Amino acid sequence: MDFKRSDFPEGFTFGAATAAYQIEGHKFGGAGSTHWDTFAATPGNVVRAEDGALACDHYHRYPEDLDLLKDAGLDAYRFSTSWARVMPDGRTPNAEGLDFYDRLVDAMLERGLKPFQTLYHWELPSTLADKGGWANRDTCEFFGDFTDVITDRIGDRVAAIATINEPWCVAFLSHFLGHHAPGLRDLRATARAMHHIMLAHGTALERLRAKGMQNCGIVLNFDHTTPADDTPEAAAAASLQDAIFNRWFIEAAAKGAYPKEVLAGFEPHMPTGWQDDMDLISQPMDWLGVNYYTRHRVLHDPDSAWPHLTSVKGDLPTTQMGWEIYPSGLHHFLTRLSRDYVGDLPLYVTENGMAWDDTVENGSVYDPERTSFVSDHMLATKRAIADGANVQGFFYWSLLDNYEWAFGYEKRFGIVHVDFETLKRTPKASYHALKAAIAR
Ligand code: IFM
Repeated sequence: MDFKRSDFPEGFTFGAATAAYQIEGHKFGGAGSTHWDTFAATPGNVVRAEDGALACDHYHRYPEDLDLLKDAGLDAYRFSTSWARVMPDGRTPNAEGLDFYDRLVDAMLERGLKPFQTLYHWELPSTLADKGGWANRDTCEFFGDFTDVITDRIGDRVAAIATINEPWCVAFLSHFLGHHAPGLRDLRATARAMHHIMLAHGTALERLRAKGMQNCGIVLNFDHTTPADDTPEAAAAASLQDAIFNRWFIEAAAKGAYPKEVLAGFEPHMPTGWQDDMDLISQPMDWLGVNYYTRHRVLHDPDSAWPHLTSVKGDLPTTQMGWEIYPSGLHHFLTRLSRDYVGDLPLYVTENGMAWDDTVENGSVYDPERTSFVSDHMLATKRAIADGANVQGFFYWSLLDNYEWAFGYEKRFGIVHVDFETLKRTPKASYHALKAAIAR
């Protein structure tokens, strides 16, 4: 890697990230069904109809996984606490689930790893999904109750808490594009989910503050968007896509307002009285998490429904996901967020990484593409810091190969390879390269 720990400010946090449903094995420990279980069980939604029932069996193998983080010299572990494990029906606490997170956090602390908790990384209990999920306002209050229960148990030991991971995926990808659970393509449900997920953030933040919790934030994903040609129509299309994907959530959280051009599409479908929630949604936070993977080039498409957009394939090298590799986009968002939205508020790169079709050969995994990817994005982060962004940490996505949602187990993002037959873990060459870089 072309960077070293000492290139970054004193105290900069290096970590790796995962999420509960993607690694734990949801059939263990009394966890309830999530909307991903039901979505995956519906033919056509997920590659080979795979689900997170076993995943990486982190539920039992977490000591080995935490040892891998520690042995890499990482400072922190970003994980999520599954709502459906803690409250299988979304409302009733499950002692076994709470005990699991208790053990997990203690095991992190024993290894000197800082626990960075995410409250919602998409493990919505099916009972609540059946009542409308994020299209139903009640889900926000129930999420607040879940926040109370899990915080009462582990809040004394976590280093940082994020309310929601990637609200764009929770709302737009899942209710408008239909690619993630619940798999809807419904503008009315989308408008409601776009607002309710931010209301859930505000509700959780209020509950956390009532308990005196510090170091609370939200994790947003950002996608670099450019017009695919020089026409004014393409420029307008790129600007609208940027407003939906990149501005809706940060403007709600940082300014208490939604972008007007997006509201023009959603307004008839927004829940009544949504304006009254904006103060709760825009309470001060302690940090902002930035997930960044790729860029998109877009055009206006008059033949499609609102927002009349289409993506055009770019010419940069791509990952196993087909995502273009564009490290400058990370610099763009880190500096833009500081300049336009959050000023000096600490930023963390909470996810960045790439999938590749990795294989184990003679006991090793050779993945130079990933090593370059991480190196280039770390250098983009370093440039953003030099340009004034207050970036305080970087988490690679992901520690382990895992359940990549609608793609099942096919896409491998880990710095540690997982054989999904035997569950054997094999650190990849990129793991060793990262370890060497942060030791320097
Ligand atoms: O695997 C996901 C993760 O759950 C959320 N952010 C993007 C990752 C890669 O698609």
